[in-house]
Amino acid sequence: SQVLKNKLKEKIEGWRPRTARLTKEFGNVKIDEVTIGQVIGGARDIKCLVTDISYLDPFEGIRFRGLTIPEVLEKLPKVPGGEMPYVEGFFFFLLTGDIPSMKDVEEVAEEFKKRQDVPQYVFDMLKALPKDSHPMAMLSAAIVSMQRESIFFKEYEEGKLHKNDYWDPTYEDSLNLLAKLPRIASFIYRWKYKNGDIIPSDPKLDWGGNFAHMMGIPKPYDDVSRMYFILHSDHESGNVSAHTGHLIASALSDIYYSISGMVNGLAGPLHGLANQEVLKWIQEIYEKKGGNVPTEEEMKQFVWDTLKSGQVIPGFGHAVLRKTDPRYTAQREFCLKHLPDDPLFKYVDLLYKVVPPILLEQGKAKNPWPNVDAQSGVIQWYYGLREYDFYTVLFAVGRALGVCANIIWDRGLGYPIERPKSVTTDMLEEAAGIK
Ligand code: AMX
Repeated sequence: SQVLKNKLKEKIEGWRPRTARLTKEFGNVKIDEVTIGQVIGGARDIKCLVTDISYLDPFEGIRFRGLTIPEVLEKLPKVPGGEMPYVEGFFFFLLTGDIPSMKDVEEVAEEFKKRQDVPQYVFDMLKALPKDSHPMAMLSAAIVSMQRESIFFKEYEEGKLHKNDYWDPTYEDSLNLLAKLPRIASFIYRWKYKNGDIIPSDPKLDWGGNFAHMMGIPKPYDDVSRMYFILHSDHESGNVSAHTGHLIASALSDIYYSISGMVNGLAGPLHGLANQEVLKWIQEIYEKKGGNVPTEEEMKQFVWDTLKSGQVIPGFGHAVLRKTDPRYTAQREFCLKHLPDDPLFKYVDLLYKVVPPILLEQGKAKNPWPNVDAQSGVIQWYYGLREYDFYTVLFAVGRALGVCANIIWDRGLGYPIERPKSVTTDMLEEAAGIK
């Protein structure tokens, strides 16, 4: 079906004149200035990227194509019998900015189903890796191993691609890769942790539902998966995973190279790995307390002990956000509805109460509030996914949706290769007037 692709083509062609006009007529208009603090400090807050897929307001949190998380969850077509929207429909929405009809969703779901078969060599390669390889390394390797499937790469090499058409094979590559991710991720899980007892795909199911099925986890885990993938999909383009994907793609490397690189960035403890760190950290308290929920005083002591040992409190703080992450809130609401009495949820709830005042008192973190990762591991644990090394893989499967959407649009609007400029420490000292 060409419904999504035709609509996307129309949108990209309609958008191009805006981008072209801004560069041609207003290319010298200043929108920011850069300080020494920002240059040394990881380019924090410098406005130097453009994306229309999502926008992160420091106080409100993320909006996808202009909609808040509660609006997205409410407005998009739901899977019959479930509470959560189709991931397929959400991807349509990320790409086009339009809310799809149920028919549109069904067509995208059909596209994904047609493309879901994973080449055997991917499984063979994964099986050849040592079993104690980190699942993120396995995922990254699986994705890059499929680079030979890239349609963009082939067409580019044949020299028959016009610049205006770069987005088209990028779209094809994206759909081909995204369709396979639930299969690859669940294979890694079952191979690594369930004695290689692989559950075949069920062609009747939607993308999120099929993932839950292949993981071997019963309802309502299908809804947990859909929610999880949607919430983790995109957080504008400056975060490490999205930025890495965009940067690699800007060299016209194809989707397989780009998304594999995106996965590698997400694997760091300050970024996607934080959800695994949260669980590990909570488990430590849990074991110390023999499974009992600690008192507020005991929890405070535990938080201070962590800080005093020079570690960060995982799941709290954010480079851009300055309030509680709405992705945290959405998952908290899910917990309040489905697992209010779960002991780990009680821990998280208590942390929500005690951590922010402590981080404020310590006075270092610019944002004392919880981020998405403080809550997500607890839900996974509750539904039986207890191998927390795997949690970041779930994040990566979701994030691939947003990063693919961004890369397709990067190509559609002809964004150039990325190349920021460096300076030397001498130059900064000169600028500061101390040299
Ligand atoms: N616990 C303890 N200290 C923290 C902290 C936390 N949760 N968050 C920030 N700080 C400290 C920083 O380490 C830094 O200390 P330093 O001056 O001694 O180096 C200081 O506060 C200022 O940092 P910041 O400007 O507030 O944050 P940042 O933009 O540099 O980093 C982040 C943002 C997320 C890496 C940081 O808050 C952090 O390490 N949080 C814990 C890990 C985490 O939850 N990561 C997941 C983020 C969401 C995601 O990507 N999945």
